[in-house]
Amino acid sequence: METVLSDIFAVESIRQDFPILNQTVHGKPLVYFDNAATTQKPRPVIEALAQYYEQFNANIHRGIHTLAERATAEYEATRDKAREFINAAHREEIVFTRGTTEGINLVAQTYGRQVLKPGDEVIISGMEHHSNIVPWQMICEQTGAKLRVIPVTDSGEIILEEYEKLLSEKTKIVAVVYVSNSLGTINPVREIIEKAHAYGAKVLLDGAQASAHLDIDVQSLDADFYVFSSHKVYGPTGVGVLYGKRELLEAMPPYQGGGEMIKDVSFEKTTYNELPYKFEAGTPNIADTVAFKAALDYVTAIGKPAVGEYEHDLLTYATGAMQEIDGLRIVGQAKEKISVVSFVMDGIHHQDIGIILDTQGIAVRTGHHCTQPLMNRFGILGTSRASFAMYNTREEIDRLVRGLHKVKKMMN
Ligand code: C6P
Repeated sequence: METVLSDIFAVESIRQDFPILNQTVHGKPLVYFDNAATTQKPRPVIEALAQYYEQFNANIHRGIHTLAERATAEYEATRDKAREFINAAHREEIVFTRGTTEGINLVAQTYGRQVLKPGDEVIISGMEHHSNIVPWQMICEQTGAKLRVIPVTDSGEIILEEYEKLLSEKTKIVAVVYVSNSLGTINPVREIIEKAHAYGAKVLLDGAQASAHLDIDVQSLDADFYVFSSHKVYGPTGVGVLYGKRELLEAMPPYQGGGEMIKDVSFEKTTYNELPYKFEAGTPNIADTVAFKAALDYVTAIGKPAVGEYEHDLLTYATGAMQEIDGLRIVGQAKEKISVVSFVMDGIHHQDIGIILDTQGIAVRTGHHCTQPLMNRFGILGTSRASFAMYNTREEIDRLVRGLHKVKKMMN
C-alpha cells in the first residue's frame, strides 16, 4: 500500500488539540478551509488566555505588585519567543502591534514620513493586500513620493526583470508580500531584498501569510522590516509583530504618543522611551500577547518544516483533484506556492460557490480577498479560496471536491 504523508504526520492528534474542529455545520462535520483569513486556535492558546485572566491579570511595566510582575514577565516572554520565531538578532527589535495592518501603517507613518521626499519612490507589487497598498498611497500623498508597482505574470508571479527596471536611486522603500494571500505565491524575497539594497532602499516584508508556513529568518533574508499577525499563526486576534532592524527603529520617530512610550514628560518637552517601548503607547493587548506565546510554542514544537511538507502534500493533492473538475480554473499557478487554492468556475458566481459549500459544512472564503488590483489584473471580480492548515486532511479535500460537483449540479 502507498504510504502518504498524512500517515506519518500526526494530523489526527493535532486535530484533537483544536476543539472548534469537532462540530457540525448544517448537520455536516465542519471542514475549515479558511485558514488564510484566520487559523483556529489550539487548546494551549485558549488555556493560556483563560489562565491569564484567572490568575495574573494586571497592567504591565508599571506595577511593583506580584500580579503586575507576573503579567509583565509573561508579556515579555512572548517578545523573546517572537524574536526566536523569526530569528531576529535582538529582543528590542520586536514591537507588538495589533497586527500586520498596524505594522505596515506604523512603518509608513514613521520611517516613510522621515525619509520620503517629493520625487522619491516606493515600490510595491501587483499582488499586495490592501494593507500593503493603502498605507503607502497615503504616505506618498502626504510626502509627494510616487508609488510604483511590479507587474505580475499570468501564473501569478512577480516579474523580476520589471522590478529591476523600476529600481533606481529614487527608490527609498520596497514593500512586498512574502506569500500572496489570494494566490499562494511564495515570492523570491531574498532576491528582491538584495536588489533593493543595491540601491540603498529599505525593504518591508508583509509576512502575514508566510509566517505559519515557512521558516522565517529575518537576519538571513536581511529584511529591514517584517510584519505579521498572531491570528494567522494559530494565536489570538488583535496582536501582531513588527520586526525592524535596531538602527532603523532607533532613528525612527514614535508612531503614537501616550503612556509607556515616554521616559520623561513635561509641558515643554518629552523624551521618548527606549526600544521597543517607544512604539508601544498605552496599555497593550496583554492577554492576547501572552496567549500568542502558546501559539508560537505550539507551532515550534510541531516544527515548520514538517508542517510545510505536510501542507505541500495537501496542496498537490487538492490541485490535482480540483483541476479534474470541468469548468474549474485555478487562479495562481506559481511554481513556489503555499497551501492556497484560489479558483473560479465557469458561469458560477464565487459567492454562490461559498454559500453552497457552506451548506455542506465546508468553509472557504470568496471575494477579492482585499486584493482588488490583483483581481483586476486577472479580469475577475473575485475567486473562491480554499486555504489549508496543518490540521486539514486529504479526506476533507475529497469532501471539497464532492461539494464542488454539487455546486455545478445545482447551478447548471
Ligand atoms: N488577509 C485574508 O483572508 P491583518 O488583518 O492586519 O491581520 O492582516 C492583513 C493582511 C495583510 N497582508 C496579507 C498578505 C494578508 O493576507 C492579510 C490578511 C486575510 O486573506 C484577511 S483580508
